Amino acid sequence: MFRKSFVAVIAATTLALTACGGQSEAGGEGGSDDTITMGFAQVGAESGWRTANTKSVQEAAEAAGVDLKFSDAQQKQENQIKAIRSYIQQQVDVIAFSPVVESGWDTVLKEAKDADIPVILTDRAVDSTDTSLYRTFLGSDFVEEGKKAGEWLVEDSASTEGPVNIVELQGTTGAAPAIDRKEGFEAAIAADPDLEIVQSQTGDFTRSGGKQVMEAFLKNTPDIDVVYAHNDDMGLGAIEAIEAAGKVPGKDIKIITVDAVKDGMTALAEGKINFIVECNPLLGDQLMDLAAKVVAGEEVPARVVTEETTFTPEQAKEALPSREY
Ligand code: GYE
Repeated sequence: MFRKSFVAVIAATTLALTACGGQSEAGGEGGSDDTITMGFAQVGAESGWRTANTKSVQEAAEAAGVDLKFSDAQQKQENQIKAIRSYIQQQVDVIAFSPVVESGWDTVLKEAKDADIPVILTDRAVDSTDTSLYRTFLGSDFVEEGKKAGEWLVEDSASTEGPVNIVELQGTTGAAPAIDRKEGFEAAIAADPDLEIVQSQTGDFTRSGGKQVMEAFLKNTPDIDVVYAHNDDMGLGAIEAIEAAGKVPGKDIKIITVDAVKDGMTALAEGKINFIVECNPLLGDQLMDLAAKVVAGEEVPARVVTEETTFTPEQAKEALPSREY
């Protein structure tokens, strides 16, 4: 896929900017000429990560003096398309969105392009081959996140003999983080033939989804050794299901998740989760910085990758007191 071949550019700094340089002839009603108006089509409110991401975008817009028009698509692509069309109609200066799924965006993105409204992808990517349909993509490298999760498991299982049965709780079907976290994880665990994904299903990135799917796995799959959940929330749901089945999460069944939000980190510090790969939701300042540049007609990198780390239980204990989200 084209986007995976981009050279990663790390945005080292974020600027707290006051609105400047915006060519806002078309600006939102009520905004002065140099105020940037941004239409932001959010995925939903499915997880702790998403809540932190929304807060970051709203706070950064406020700090940058950006007039933010915000919509929540409740994890439905058609709602996001509607929101984008309404932003086009309102002639906002820039549209930013986090596509719920990868496919099916070309038509609406073409409409934005024809209206001369630049689009910034944030958090999740689209699979459009026409990269002129958006100006930049700001977010994590999800394949890398999956790899980090798999590499930890390969190392953790090195001393054990025999098969390791993994069940996977996938994110939203068709979403970039679900596709890529699966791909990265599978690539990493291929290093050890004892490691096998015996069940894999979507829990839609929600706690209730993770719990429900895990309950089914526990009923129909003997000898589960490991849960790999594409986000903390599904891992937390799985913990509830495991405890209800009389097993000890983190011991009888090991758990690996992605995100590192506070609730996930707390479960990690308590030993109920064994390893978390971080995914940073605090994209707001970088997004406002990119938006100001795009609106001012400046060049921006085609891809901006966020920097991330991983956490063991010990590291979670250390990080928790200062964790913002
Ligand atoms: O990991 C998950 C959320 O797109 C990176 O979406 C995001 C993912 C995040 O619902 O918790």
